[in-house]
Amino acid sequence: MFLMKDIVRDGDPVLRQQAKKVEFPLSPEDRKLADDLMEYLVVSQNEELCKKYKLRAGVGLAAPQVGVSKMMASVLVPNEEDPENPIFKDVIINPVIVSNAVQRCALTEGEGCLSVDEDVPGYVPRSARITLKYQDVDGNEHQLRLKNYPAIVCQHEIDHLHGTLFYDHIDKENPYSRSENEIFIS
Ligand code: UDB
Ligand code: ZN
Repeated sequence: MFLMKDIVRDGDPVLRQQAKKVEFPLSPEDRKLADDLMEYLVVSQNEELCKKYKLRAGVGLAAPQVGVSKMMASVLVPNEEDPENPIFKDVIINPVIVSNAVQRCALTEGEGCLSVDEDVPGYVPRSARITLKYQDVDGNEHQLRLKNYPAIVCQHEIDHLHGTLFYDHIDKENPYSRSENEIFIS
């Protein structure tokens, strides 16, 4: 099981590398990695286990964040109304954003990252809606439209696969500047 000590922190070159495509069928190592990436999110979102293992509750974790430069990330967006049915739960492999809405969005609270220990204040402008294509652990192709929060999480994780960190998107001169067509999500 991954613990905070296994999560690579900002400054490690692996976080700035372009991750490699994953081949199917998954090797036993890749299958284990996929399972472990999702396990971290599940365990960290359990209040008791999160405390016990001293984790940060995560909604997404990309392979480069555990030192593996492969195009794979886990995403687990919980559903407050119905905890048994998450809004999005999957390991996304070789993900591609095939289309982006013109409309932009940002979290009012800004973003953080499991690999970044300091707070970096400012809005992180992203696409409000995306069409995401990816393969699951069985190699099945998925294509779906996501909006708002789940779309933000997937964009944050896919950025990791291309060596981008959330603060790269923050306007250095004016971190809280709002653009015309931007919607804010709290
Ligand atoms: C996170 N967690 O996991 F709605 F259970 C952030 C951290 C950096 C604060 C740990 C988060 O947003 N928690 C959260 C939100 C919920 C329900 C819940 C926990 N990430 C993932 C990350 O660093 N992946 O690489 C940062 C998010 C910022 C915007 C999208 C991802
Ligand atoms: Zn991150």
